[in-house]
Amino acid sequence: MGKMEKLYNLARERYAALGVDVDNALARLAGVKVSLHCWQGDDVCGFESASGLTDGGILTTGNYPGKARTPDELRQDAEKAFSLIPGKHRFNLHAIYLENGGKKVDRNEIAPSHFQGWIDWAKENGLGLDFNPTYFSHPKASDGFTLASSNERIRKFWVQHGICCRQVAEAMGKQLGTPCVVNHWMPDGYKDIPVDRLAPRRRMQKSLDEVLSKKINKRYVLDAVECKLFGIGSESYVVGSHEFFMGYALKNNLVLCLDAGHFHPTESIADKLTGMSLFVDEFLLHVSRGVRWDSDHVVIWNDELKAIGEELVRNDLLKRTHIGLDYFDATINRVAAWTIGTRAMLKSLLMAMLEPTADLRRLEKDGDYTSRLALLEELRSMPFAAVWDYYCEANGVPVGEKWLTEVKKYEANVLATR
Ligand code: RNT
Ligand code: ZN
Repeated sequence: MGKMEKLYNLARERYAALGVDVDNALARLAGVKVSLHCWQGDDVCGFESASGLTDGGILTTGNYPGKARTPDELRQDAEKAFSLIPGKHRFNLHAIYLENGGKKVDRNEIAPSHFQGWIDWAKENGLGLDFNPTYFSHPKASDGFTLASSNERIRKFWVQHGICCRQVAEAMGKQLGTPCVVNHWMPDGYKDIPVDRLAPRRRMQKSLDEVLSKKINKRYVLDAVECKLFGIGSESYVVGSHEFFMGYALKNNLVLCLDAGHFHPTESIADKLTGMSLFVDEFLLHVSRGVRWDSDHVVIWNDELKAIGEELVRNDLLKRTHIGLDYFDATINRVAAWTIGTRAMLKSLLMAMLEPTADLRRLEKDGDYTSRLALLEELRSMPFAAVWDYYCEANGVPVGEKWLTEVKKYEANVLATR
């Protein structure tokens, strides 16, 4: 028996003593798919033209060398990241990652053919695809308004973009045999205090109704909407606020997207899940890490992430939650950024799956909060790493920090030549 397996068996005994079935937890974890966001691979630039991320209230900082400049490079980088992450997952594209064959294709002209290369790649790699209209980084978004624009021509342009994107998603869902989650996020809002908070919201509602008017089978497309508290240049007012999108999602039976960085800094999306789970069928998560603001730092296994994993697992919400990542850090190796965030997400879920939840609930019900707190603390230092390492090895991906060696090699051989 190898060292790894010995450690695993010891860990398994420790957990079994608490009534936790480790094999069962690993089988459960294997069924979880995380959607890796393409935009960490190139700092949200896309392949539409030479210009990078512009208007839209989001910002990437850093100039770490080696970012993907073409769809092929991005695919190559993503494959590298996938080879370092245990399990089979998904890839999440934005409309600006189209393949336009060198011809200008405006956002209102996007068609499934521009994403056939991605679909073929996903098929070859056994990945599902998710999709996002890009309602930002465009001259027609330069005044901060898209779907809620008071300029009818501009509003219509963005409605058409949304419609095109759902068609792309339908092709993805059909060809890949797994529904494509289409997430609608738009930056619309005002820097300074508005007088009319209602009219832009009415326009947004109307536009979304138009974008979503075509019924598409949920086997192919699942539409999600993402709220936000503020952005750069929309500090005082965001049209698509939490209340707006929660209401809109409930009324229209849409997937509700919760981005970890889109609320007040002390608010955690973990606590929002159960409340909403009584009213909303499905969630999309944008797992992110805000540092003092919605800064989109690389996700790490901190208490907030731990809590998200716990809420999903304890309340059996995994089957109605699509887990997506959303961060973009250009100060570190981008393949490493994907790997760190996705592995952290999986660890948070595994940790929750290794919890004796029924016992903890019993203590809570009995009012024994002392034991509840004591046990929760002890659980943190259980031999989790032995289980995680074993899972990585069983899945044929590097154990522990060994993945970093792979990234360093890839950096020297591939990224450094760009
Ligand atoms: C922006 C939103 C949105 C974007 C991506 C690129 O604040 O979080 O989800 O990050 O669509
Ligand atoms: Zn997001």
